[in-house]
Amino acid sequence: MNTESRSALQFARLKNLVEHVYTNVPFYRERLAGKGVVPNDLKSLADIAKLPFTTKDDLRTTYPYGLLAVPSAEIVEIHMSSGTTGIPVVCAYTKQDIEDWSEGMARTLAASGATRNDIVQNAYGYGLFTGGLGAHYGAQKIGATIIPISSGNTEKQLMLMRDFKTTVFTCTPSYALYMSEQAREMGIDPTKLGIRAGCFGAEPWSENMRKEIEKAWNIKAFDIYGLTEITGPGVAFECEMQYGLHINEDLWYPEIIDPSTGQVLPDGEKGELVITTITKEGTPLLRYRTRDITYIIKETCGCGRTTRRIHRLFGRTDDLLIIRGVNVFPSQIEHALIEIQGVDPNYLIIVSRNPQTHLDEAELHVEVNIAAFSDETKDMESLRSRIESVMKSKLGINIKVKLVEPKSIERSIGKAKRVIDKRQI
Ligand code: DLL
Repeated sequence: MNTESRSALQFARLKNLVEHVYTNVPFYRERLAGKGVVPNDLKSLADIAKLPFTTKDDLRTTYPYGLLAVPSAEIVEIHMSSGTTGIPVVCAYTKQDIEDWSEGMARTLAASGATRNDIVQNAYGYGLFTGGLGAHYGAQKIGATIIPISSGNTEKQLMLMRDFKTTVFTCTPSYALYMSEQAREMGIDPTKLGIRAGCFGAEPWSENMRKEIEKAWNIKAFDIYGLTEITGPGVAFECEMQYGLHINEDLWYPEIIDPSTGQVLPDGEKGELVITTITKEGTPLLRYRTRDITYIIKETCGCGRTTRRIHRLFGRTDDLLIIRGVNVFPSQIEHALIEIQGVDPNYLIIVSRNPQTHLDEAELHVEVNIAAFSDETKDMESLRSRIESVMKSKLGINIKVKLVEPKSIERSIGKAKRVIDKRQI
């Protein structure tokens, strides 16, 4: 589609969306009223700048159903991911929303060369996380054979790759590297498995990591992007040029803003990615602030697709940590610690990447409070393991806990330093 027809389509969809949320979501009606905007005020695509932003905090305060824009009978599926305080961020889909998501992921897989002749092994986690089912729907839409193995169980992953002759696989980039190491330990040469491509995302990675993965597997490794709030994976994807991620902008309209002023920036300038879900029915979002930092690439792509591309992500404007593909906000740790007797919510989380396994490791230092501090190793050990199990159940990942003496974690006069991220990705 050329730019002109696409802009016309985007504008028509944007108008429908604003009408839809104005009529059906009290939260948005108030927000629009706060800006003095009614749906008829939209005269061109540029008028999107008149609309209010939506933030992660808005999703928290409206949890669980506050942003629903259709009767609940229309909702066919719900996904969620971690929010800042342990309240999950929710995405609810109608049948049509699942169709759009499948379309976005079908384009993503197709851009990596996948067709109905491929065997796609999907090692993203199935469940509330969007990675598993998103890739699943996309692979089904293109008619590929899908192996829905989900994440983990590395030996079985490798066995199935060999026995079923997997040609494309999907997982987080760190898991792709880990699997290649495990393969070698099991006496399997990953470069001889006949796999051609992999679609990797859900966590930050770099060009260097891409090179390592491509070499370890003898494949082409594609960067794919998405987030639960918007739909999951399939928002943007790399093509064979492997430079920049094409945004499915007929479904999810992108803007780049200056995160401190909220001003829209021209293409080519780096800032925060903001997305409006122009076709979403279930939980549509106006100008959602993703907190992801990137820029829109000005040049058209050599592959022939006309959709605009974002540069691979540079980082985030908040303190979200992605540990083994799981989203963790330091504030969630704080909230969990407050409920545990015997410790103070003074903590430090140290994240590193094991050079052998390429997997993330997290260690949490927690201050024991003076009253609970004991010379009995038994008492301290039971407190330590209690914190580990609370972290596992609240955050969904294994974190090694180390108890430290009262007042031993450095105090700060400004913003407390809670995170040491040693990963060099
Ligand atoms: O991670 C959706 C997804 C699944 C994307 C599978 C790609 C593949 P969330 O758990 O909500 O959703 O996390 C979204 O992860 O805002 C980014 O900060 C980060 N992220 C996702 N993809 C990439 C990527 C899924 N390719 C958050 N590069 C986003 C860097 C990424 N960061």
